[in-house]
Amino acid sequence: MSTPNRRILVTGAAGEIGHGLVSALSSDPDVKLIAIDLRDPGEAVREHLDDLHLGDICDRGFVENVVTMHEVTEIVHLAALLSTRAEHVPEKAHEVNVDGTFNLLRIAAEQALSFDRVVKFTVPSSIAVYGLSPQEKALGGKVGLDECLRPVTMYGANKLYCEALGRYYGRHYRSLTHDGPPPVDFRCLRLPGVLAAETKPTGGTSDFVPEMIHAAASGTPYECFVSEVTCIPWMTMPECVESTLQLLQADAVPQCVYNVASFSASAGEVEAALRTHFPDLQVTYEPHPGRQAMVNTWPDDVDVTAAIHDWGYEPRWNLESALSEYIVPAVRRHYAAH
Ligand code: AKB
Repeated sequence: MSTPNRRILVTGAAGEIGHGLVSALSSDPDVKLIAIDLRDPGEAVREHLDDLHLGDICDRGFVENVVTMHEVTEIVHLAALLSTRAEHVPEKAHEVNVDGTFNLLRIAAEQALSFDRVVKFTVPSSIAVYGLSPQEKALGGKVGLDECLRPVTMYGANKLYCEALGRYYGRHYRSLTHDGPPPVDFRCLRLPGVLAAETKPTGGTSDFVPEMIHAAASGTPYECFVSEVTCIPWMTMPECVESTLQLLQADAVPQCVYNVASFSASAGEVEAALRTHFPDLQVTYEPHPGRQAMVNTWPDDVDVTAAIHDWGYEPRWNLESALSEYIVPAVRRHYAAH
């Protein structure tokens, strides 16, 4: 049997995005899928993998071994500690989010140089890289890629630095001594809050809407940890997986980092739209001062025109169609089966 041309390493395969991405990538016969995670991702992910290695992305020897053993050609780096979790353990978050990413980028570059072949490296970033002042937040509207980059969270600071680190490896690597193309083809999607019907998020600060959706479908009252008017951009998990695959597969792209998002909505707007599907929904608002302060620095909406123009990103749904065409049927199926 011939070796597939694309040998893709996915880190954090057990996480929310990992579930969807691994299953989508596994349908391509030209892809060998290798995963790294700290914990067993479970049968639903494992069944799509060609190989699974349990271990820590910060362990250089371990990652090097996996990358060279499989002659990895692409890395999709999903492992991270999200914003709320990171505020509880900021030093650990820095270790995982920054040192882990640096470790992988460095190994990707070494792998590229020894095989004389560029390694593709794709990683999600986040709207947490933004840090809007109250006045900027009050203005509303779409925020551009390079505006208001003053993150107030450890997670946001980590992600913003990793965008810069990736740009270095992807565009400016050893600029004084290295001839030829940079070793890493770095691509990064700045994600909004992501809404999945099949999995429940943990550790994020955008979790208030996914938690509300899961509470609605399971008939549980929901106490929302931000105010009713709190508004950020969103996309659904299928759109997140599709856009990651699209960016991964696009020919050369002019930018390293792209904003993506489908619609923006406040907690109260989601509650009202959800109520049309789940009339018994009970939501109360008890803003948590710290988490509210974090979300207040994230934009209401982001400018996604570069992604549309450069590699054909297409926001597919608005709040109402996302609910009726994906979230509500899928979350109902999920709770009927569990
Ligand atoms: C989080 O809430 O930390 C994440 C994010 C917005 O990146 N979902």
